[in-house]
This record gives sequence, structure tokens and C-alpha cells, in this order.
Amino acid sequence: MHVNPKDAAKAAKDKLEGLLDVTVPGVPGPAPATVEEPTTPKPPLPPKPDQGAPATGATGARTGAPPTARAQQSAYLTNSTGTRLRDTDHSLKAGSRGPTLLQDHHLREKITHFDHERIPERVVHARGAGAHGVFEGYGTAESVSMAGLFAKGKQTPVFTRFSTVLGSRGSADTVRDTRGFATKFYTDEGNWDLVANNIPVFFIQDGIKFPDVIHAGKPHPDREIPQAQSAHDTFWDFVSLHTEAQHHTMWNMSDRGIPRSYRMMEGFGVHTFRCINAEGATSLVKFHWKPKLGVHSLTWEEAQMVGGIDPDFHRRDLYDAIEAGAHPEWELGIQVFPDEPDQMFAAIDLLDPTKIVPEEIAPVQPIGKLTLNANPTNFFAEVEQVAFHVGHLVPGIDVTDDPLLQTRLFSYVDTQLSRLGGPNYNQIPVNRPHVPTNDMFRDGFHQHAVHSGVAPYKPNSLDGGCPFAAGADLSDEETRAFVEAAVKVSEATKVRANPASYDDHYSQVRQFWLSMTPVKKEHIIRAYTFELGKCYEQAVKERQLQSLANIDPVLCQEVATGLGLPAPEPTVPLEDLEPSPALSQVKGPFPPDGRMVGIVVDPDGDLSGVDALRRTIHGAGMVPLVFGPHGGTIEGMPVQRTFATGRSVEVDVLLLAGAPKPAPDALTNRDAKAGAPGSPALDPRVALLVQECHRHAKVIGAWGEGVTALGGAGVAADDAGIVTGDSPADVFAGVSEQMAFHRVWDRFPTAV
Ligand code: HDE
Repeated sequence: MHVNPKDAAKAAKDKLEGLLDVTVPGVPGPAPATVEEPTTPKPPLPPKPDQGAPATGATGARTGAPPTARAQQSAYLTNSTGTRLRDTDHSLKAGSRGPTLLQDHHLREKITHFDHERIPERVVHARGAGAHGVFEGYGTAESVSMAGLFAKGKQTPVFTRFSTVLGSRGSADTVRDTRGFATKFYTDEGNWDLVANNIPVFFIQDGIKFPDVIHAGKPHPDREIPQAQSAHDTFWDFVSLHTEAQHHTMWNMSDRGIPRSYRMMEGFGVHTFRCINAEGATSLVKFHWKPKLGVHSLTWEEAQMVGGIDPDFHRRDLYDAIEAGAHPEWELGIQVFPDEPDQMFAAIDLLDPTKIVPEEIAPVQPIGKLTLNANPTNFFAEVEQVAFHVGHLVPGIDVTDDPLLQTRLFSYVDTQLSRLGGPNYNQIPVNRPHVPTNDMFRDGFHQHAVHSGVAPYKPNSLDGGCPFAAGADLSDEETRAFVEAAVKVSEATKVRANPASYDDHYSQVRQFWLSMTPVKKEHIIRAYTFELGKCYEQAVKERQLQSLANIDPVLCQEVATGLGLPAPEPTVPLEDLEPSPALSQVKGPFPPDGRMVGIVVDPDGDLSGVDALRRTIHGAGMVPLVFGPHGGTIEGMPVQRTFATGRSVEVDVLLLAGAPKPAPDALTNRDAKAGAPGSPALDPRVALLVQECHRHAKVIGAWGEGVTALGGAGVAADDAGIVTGDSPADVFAGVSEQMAFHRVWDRFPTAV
């Protein structure tokens, strides 16, 4: 796979130095396009400096190709068998107005290949984005796991794919949903996949319910609506009847369901795993990813607006941040529990995937760091074809009997067979391990390897006995094999039943609620009210209110009021577990890497210091986004958004470098945003930018004429989170200090 993305990036960067405006990530090609169509034959352009790609072939051997190589090599157009072609614009016809001839192989090959370009999308997690990176071990997991990737300083290449769950491949990024966080580690002992979510619990306790919960969440089968959302009757019908889903649902209704960025999410392995150290001792372990940038969310209004304005918001954010050099980082941490026969810790059943273990009673211990440092070169080849599996394990990491995990062990191979069209999907470059393989698997659809020998069976003598069973000596890193932990399975009777320890569906949901700040509680109330308000069936709403009553009376009452229904009494005793501060995402300060900084400029105003500020912002790992009345450039600065094309939700903070007067297109029939209220001296789209940023509790900075723009939009310069000053640099320093807390929390009104 991807060898040393940094070297590749540097090589390409050196070559292209000066051709790109480094402050504008997202340009499509490695070099600017020309107005005239180029016609002089030249080899394909190299990848963009931020792109990486797999570097192993079907056998696991390195291809030896330079990191900048393209799949397409020829300077000339060819057919798929390498014959050069003269024309791909006209089919072969009997005369220029005649019928098309069947003998036109190029036409038929081109159309046939196109007809078969699509493969089935993932049945869940269809919408996603991925990136290459590296994992570095801290050496702190040694007493728990022998896995070589955790050794101090050990660097392991990885590929990570983030996703939503419910929507189709083309659905919007910012919908309210759980997010997938799946990482493939190409370790020296084979691939390890940590197929995680951004929510630490799951809807169901037993994998047999997975088709039920997904069928309930997906669009209704008759009309195929709504797309990519849970705000509909079948979802709430299921979760209110199957109340073990209430814990996961509470996380979804909290701001965790609408992340600001993939870079700002935690990840959780959900299940308890079993780790084995070099002495053979076992521990039970839960995996956690902790983002360096903190956990941050959109507001619900932002999420809805972005869904229309930029449905690719999370993809773009990830790719632009990586391209801008703001490489996202997470620490991998573990909670470690003694491997005792009852598999319980502090009265929490470790095999129940609807329960967490609060970090206050089992701290997350950091064991390594993930850095995503290169974008994919080809989305289909890498992000679409990557195939994760919870059963891709390495010596030192094993599974437990969690009945959700057990079903997953079956499901992931099975789904790849139809999605990737046969059993050889692990030969696809992005899936290929970086270590030599010898699996004795032969033939099948899409077989790319040319296997030698006559004896793909064991035992054999005809191929010299190869391949050989690996060593059982766990301390020998060169030869040791994967070992299943020799765990005693108690004598038992076959049953279709859960243990009694799975029966409590509410206490930890209440604990989550009690751990939230008032602002976050407001957001939860609004989310439940919105989602249930979208349901048609009164019975479904009443049933879900009953679950809310069993979580918290205030939550239930507020949602019931919004729905116009009475709040029921609880049917179970409310249990007050200690609030867990670790569950709250309101913390800080956090680094600003990859944050979008909107800068409103007025071509007729004082622009001194603005370009320098733009470069400072870029140099600090953020992405400046210049808003102006027209496209092109203003004093050499590229205008990335005009008042007509831009919208407040694209930025994390807003800087006002001027108070532009209404532009010629500030007419409501050209741009409805021009209907925003404000001073007639200010472009109404600028007024709207300021008003929306203010409403969404974003930090706003202004200097010079920019301060007038605040007043023109009706925002008081002395309000919380408004920074004014004399120079761009001073104002930005003040803004930076406050944006480290993500939002101006004091600006949100609360009633609970
Ligand atoms: Fe998955 N899940 N899942 N899941 N899952 C899939 O596999 C499944 C579960 C998760 O970016 C599928 O390759 C079952 C929990 C992620 O490619 C499928 C059950 C968690 C991804 C599948 C679960 C996950 C998937 C669809 C219940 C968090 C996207 C495509 C027993 C710990 C991976 C595919 C990617 C994908 C089955 C529950 C995470 C159908 C049966 C719990 C991040 O095999």
C-alpha cells in the first residue's frame, strides 16, 4: 500500500513548486489547467502532493513502482489491450449519417466497461471517506498485548475509512446518524482491522437483531423515503419497542449524532476484546480513539443547511485538512479489565454492547498515535474497495463471546462476497497485507495472482512441504502464529436467550443525560422533539415518551410539550448513577488545525494586513476562506466564496475586514439571501453571514470598517465571543484564544 506518503508528497511538491496557490486546498489537479485543450502528447500528470496509494500487488510483494506512478502510463489513448487509438469521439458508422457498425470494438469495449462500472454499495455505511496514515506505538501496551504494532516507536501504515450508517452512497454527510471509524493496520504480523463507531454502545445486544434495526432505520420499503435519517416512524417504532436500543439512541440524539468533522470524533471498538501478552496472560480490553482536536459538533440548524449547501462537507473537510498539512491525529487508548470468569467489571457486564464502563472508574490508557497524512488517489480503488473485518486479527488481540461481535465475525466476509464480486477481495491493493502471504486459496473470480506449484494442500511433499505451520513460541516475533486464547467455556445448555445482566435498559442512558451541560441537554430535547415530530403515528410517539420517562422526567416533559402529548410516569425506578464528566464534549482548549476561517473583504475598503493575515492563518494549519462581492482576486487574494455562493455554515469563525456596500447582484430575485435584514449600507448577504454566525455561537472578529458591519447586521460589539481591535493580527489573536473552545457556549440560551 501506501509507502511513505510524506516522501511521495515531497517529491511531487518539489516538482510543482510555484504552480499551486498553497493556501487554497481542493483544487482538482496537480497543475493549473489551460484554456486551450492541450494537444502535444505528454505522460500523465503525477498525483497531487497530498495523495497516497497502495504499493503492493496481488501477491503481497511490493510493486516497486515509484510512489508517483499512475495506473495509466501511456501518453497516448489506447484500448484496454494497449493498442493506440486515433479517435474516441465518433463511433464507426456506415457513412457519416449511417447506422453504427457492430464491428466497432472500441465503441463496444468502452460502453460495455462503462455499463459495469458500479458495484453494490455497502448495505450499511455506504457513504464514507478515507485516508492513508501511520500508527505509532508508545510501548505502553506490552503488559497487556504482545501485538508488535504496539511496540515503542513502531510505525505501521494504516488506511482509515469514516462513514455514516443509514444513507446511500450519494447521501449527505451531515445527517443525524452514527459514524463509522474503521482502521486497517498493515502490521508486520498481518492485517488488524479495528472496525469502530463514534458511539461506544450499540442498538442491540445480539447480532441476530441487526437486520431488524437496519431495516427500521433505512427508508421505508414502499416509497423509499426518508433518505439517511432516523426521523421517521419505522425507526422510532423499533427503538421504542426494543428498549435496549435507548442508550445508543440517546447518543444519536445528542450532539454526537452531528459531528463537526470526522477529525473531531472519538472512536470506540464497542465490544470488549481479549488481549494476550507474550507470557500468554489475558486481559479484557475496550479500544478508544481520542481525537487531538477534541470532540465537536455542528448545531442542528447548521447540519441541515450544510446538507443542502455542501452535502460533501465531511469529505471535503478531511481532504482539505490533509492537503493543507493539518494532518488529523488520534490517540489509541485501552480500558483494561481483569479476565475473570464472569466477565464483569464494577457490576457492568463486559459482554453487553449496550453498556459503557465510565472512564472515571476504568481510565483510558494511551497506547499509540494515529496520524492521517495522505488522501486517496482514487476513491473507488481505495475507499470503495477497502474491505474491513472484525476477524482480521493479529497475535495478541482476540475476540470475546459478545453475541454482537460473534455475528459480525460471520457477516463481514459474507458481505464482501457480493459487494466485491468473489472471494479474492483481499488481493485488491488496499486490502493486501504488507507481509508475505501463503493461504493456499486458489482460483475464483478476479484471481490476479499467478500461483506456482502443484500442491495447494497440507500436508504435502510435492511442493517441499510448503507452507509450514507457524511456531507456537509466543516470544518469537519472527515466527509466532495467531493464537486463540484458551478460554474455558462453561458447560451449558443451548438456548435462545440473553443473560439477566442484559435487562437494564435505562440506568446508563440516564447517566449520559445527567452528564450533559444545560446547552447540551437543550440540544437533546430538540433532537427528540424534531425526530418524533416527524413521525405520523401517535402510538409510536407515546411509546417513546414512555422510554423518556424512564430516563428523566424533565427530558420527557419537555419533549411531550413539544409534541402536544401528556408526559407519562416512569415504569421503572430511576437510578442515579454518578455523572461521568468524560461523556461531555464541552472541554478545551483544543488546537485549531484545519478550522475554516471566513474573511469578509471589501474591495473598496482598507485591505492592509489582510493578505498577511490570510497567510498567517494558513501557516498555522487553518484554512482561510475569503468572501468577496465578486469572484477572481481582490488585491491578489483569491476570492473562494462570493456573497452569492458562500454561506456562514462553511466557516468555524468569521473575520470582518470591511463593511462592503450592497453588490450589484444583491437582489432577492438573483439571490434570495439578499432579503436578510440589516443596514441598507451593508451588503445584506454579509449581514446574514454575521447573523448566522452569531446565532450558531461562533466567534466573530472585526477591525476597522468591519466593526461597522457588526452593527449593520444588528450584532452588539460587546456581546460574548465578539472580538474587535485595531489590527488584523490583534483581533485574530483574540479570536484564536476563544475558538479553542469550539463555540461561545454562553451565547446559547437555556431553559433546563
Ligand atoms: Fe458493521 N457492518 N455490523 N458494525 N460496520 C458493516 O460490512 C454488521 C457493528 C461498522 O468503512 C458491513 O463491509 C453486523 C458495530 C463499520 O467499510 C456489514 C453487525 C460496529 C462499518 C456489517 C454490525 C460496526 C461496518 C457492511 C451486528 C461498531 C463500515 C459493509 C452484529 C463497533 C466499514 C461491510 C467500512 C460495515 C455488519 C454491528 C461498525 C454488513 C451484522 C457494533 C465502521 O458486514
